[in-house]
Amino acid sequence: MKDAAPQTIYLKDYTPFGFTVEKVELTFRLAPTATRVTSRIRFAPNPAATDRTFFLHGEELKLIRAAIDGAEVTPDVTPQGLTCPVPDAPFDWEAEVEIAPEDNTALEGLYMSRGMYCTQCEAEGFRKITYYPDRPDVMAVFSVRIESDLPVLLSNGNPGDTGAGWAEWHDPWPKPAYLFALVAGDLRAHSDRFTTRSGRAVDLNLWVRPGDEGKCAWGMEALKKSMRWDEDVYGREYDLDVFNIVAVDDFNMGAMENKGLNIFNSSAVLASPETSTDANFERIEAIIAHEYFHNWTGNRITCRDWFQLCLKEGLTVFRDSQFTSDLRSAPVKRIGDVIDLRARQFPEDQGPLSHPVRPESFQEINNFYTATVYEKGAEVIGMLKRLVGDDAYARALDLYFERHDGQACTIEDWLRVFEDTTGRDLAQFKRWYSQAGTPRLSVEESYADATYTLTFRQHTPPTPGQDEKLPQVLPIAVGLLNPNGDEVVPTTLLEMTEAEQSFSFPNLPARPVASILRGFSAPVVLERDASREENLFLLAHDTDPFNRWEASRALAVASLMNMLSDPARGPDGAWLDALLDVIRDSALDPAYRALLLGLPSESELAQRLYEAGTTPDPEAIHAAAEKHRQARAELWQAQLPALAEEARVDAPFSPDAAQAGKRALGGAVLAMQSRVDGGKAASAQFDAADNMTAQLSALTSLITAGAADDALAAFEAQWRHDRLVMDKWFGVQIAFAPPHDAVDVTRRLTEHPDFDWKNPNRFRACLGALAMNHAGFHRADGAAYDLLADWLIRLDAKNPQTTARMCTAFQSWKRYDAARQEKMRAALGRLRDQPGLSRDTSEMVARLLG
Ligand code: 0A1
Ligand code: ZN
Repeated sequence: MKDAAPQTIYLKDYTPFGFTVEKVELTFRLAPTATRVTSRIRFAPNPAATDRTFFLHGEELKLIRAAIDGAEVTPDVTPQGLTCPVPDAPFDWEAEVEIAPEDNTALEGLYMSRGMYCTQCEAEGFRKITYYPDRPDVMAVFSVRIESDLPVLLSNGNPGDTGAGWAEWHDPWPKPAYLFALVAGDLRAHSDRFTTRSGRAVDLNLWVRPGDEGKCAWGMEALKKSMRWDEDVYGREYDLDVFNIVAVDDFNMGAMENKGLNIFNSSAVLASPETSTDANFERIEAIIAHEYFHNWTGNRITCRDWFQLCLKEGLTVFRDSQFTSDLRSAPVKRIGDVIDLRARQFPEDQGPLSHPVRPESFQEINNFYTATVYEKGAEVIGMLKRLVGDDAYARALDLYFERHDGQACTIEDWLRVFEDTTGRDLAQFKRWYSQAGTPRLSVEESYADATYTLTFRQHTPPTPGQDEKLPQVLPIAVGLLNPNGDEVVPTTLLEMTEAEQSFSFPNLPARPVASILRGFSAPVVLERDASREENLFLLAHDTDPFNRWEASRALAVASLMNMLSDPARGPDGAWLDALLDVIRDSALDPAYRALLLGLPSESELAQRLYEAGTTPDPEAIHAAAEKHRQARAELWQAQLPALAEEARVDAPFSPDAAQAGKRALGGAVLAMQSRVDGGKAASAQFDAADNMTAQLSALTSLITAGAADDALAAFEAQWRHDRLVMDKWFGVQIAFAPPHDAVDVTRRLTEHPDFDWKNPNRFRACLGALAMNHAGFHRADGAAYDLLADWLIRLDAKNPQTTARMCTAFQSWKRYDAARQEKMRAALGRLRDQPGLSRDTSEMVARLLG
């Protein structure tokens, strides 16, 4: 599989393709090991291009015949594609190829998942289907004919004629090949209808395998909510007569926005109260929205080249987070997003895999579907909106849709609509797209002559290939509270552009307490030496819910750090008392209170220690966190029943934000209770549970209490038939295993007859969970590193994409002591030296090892 010499592609080398494509006609004769694909493509010389080399991408294809304007030709074929002399005028290209979807374990191109045909073409999978200029700036109108005995035959666009054993589809909207999709299978539809605001009736179908019909209602509701929201908030209407979604069990990612035919990992769309947690429901709602929103931000306006991936992904993540904030709680969503950013994007940006939001080179584009491109990309758009204001943002977006509909665009195009609507110069802001690394923002405060002054300094540490960093534009939202807790300066946006900059607030009769970086207004590490008293004050009084939570977080970190440096110490009692007051405040949203009960992850603590110049000891961190949890549970023992009572849901199950928030609070309380009652309450909840949120939170509480054997057996017996639920069963046993057991539990579970390692969900449920068990993964003898490397070696031969993504488990290896570093490097080295290693994994390992 390995290419002779991995090729690096550079943004600066971009040139347009020498030809435009006027139309594409594809015929598929489906068969598991010998599918025939015939393509008829109308090419014309591209007046915007100078290079007229006719190169079509094509990989793992058997070329049966090729013709130009009806005359057979014999192209020059290589493993990457073909070239051929062509006329200097418009011409018809025809080719027939043979492919074997059943042998396609990489799940890229046309493949089979449990008897069903499906495709995944982003980023460069279409070239495994037929010869084509497989690049996003080549947009064309596609017509598709599918021949198969399977009952349901789907492709992009609107349905055309059908007959026994065949169906035709026509997509009137020009699109790049990465948005092509085809599905064929014995599927059932959950159907509904949506009328757009201009009156277009759209048939909505959610296609699932027989037996899953009962898990469709939530996804369908989410789709209709998304369609309405995009009309209301962005003025974007749907543009076809049908919208199809298909659930597939074997899928490398979450879902894919193919035009009119979204394909979903079944875990990202199927839901029922009995089988799905509240978190699953919320995630599904967000992913449905995300893929739907791509119809405008991604499909109608796409990317010129893959370096511009954040153009569609950053914007679409931003849009889906706005959607979730509108439908649920904005502060809860924001805090969740920041927790996620710090857990996934910060480590990426602070380690060997750091890259700009718009990378400048890559070997394998699949390796750049990252938290930086997606989540930091969304943060950058949030900052832009904060800087220009909501009205200007709306006007800029209108101009973007108007000016660029039907085009393949760049970040320059995107920023220009903001410059043109606001008159602002965004040259410095653009550094957010080109400079990698997390800026560090330090702050000093002074107060004299009734004037309070904040002096900020920003600094971004070097990242691979970028030693020197320039100051970035930082929107810093600040509010000031007076000593009795009243807000004297409401949220004000400071715009920092220099390496060092001061901002003064005059006419303040008393020294205020500052609430800085409200709402996490810029994705930076804020280095602030706030005293314990100040943080306690902010926890009690801050009007900004994010910073109120952040103050408690700072106190949690400080408390845990103190416990680590002095193992005789217990948790900070003053903080726990203050926190309890907030937790018991019934006026506050239970979901928010549940977030306040969360502790920083062990991995985050390791990162903070590393940044403070201390080598983290994973076992000691785990011990401190456990001791903290135990002490808190004992200290609050008397209050737990009242809190549990407040979290009780009496109404029939609904996955709405209000009920979900109560269950989240209830779950956090149950976890504490299990530490003081040996799992009694959890056991009762497990037996009585009528929904997966309650059942799973009881199960995890029992696992941490070391009393889960019976519940695990019962859970398995109850859910053996349901793959998605069994993924949870596998995952929680490993993620919540005591660190010294995690490797053995993983080994045992990978020998379970239902451990299907070729299914990405199941593989991640086990090996991904091992990597998430911080102290278990970093076991001193390196056993977890070796186990993961063994599995990655095995998986790489079948599925390079999922293997490469899972290599990120090693991305923070530099944090740890020399012995662990050596063991992680050895595991990665073993992977690197594997004969025939994929391009995907080779690139990741090379970057990780630096
Ligand atoms: N564009 C999709 C994500 C996606 C990317 C690559 C895939 O296969 C390699 C699949 C899906 C999204 O943002 O949802
Ligand atoms: Zn996306």
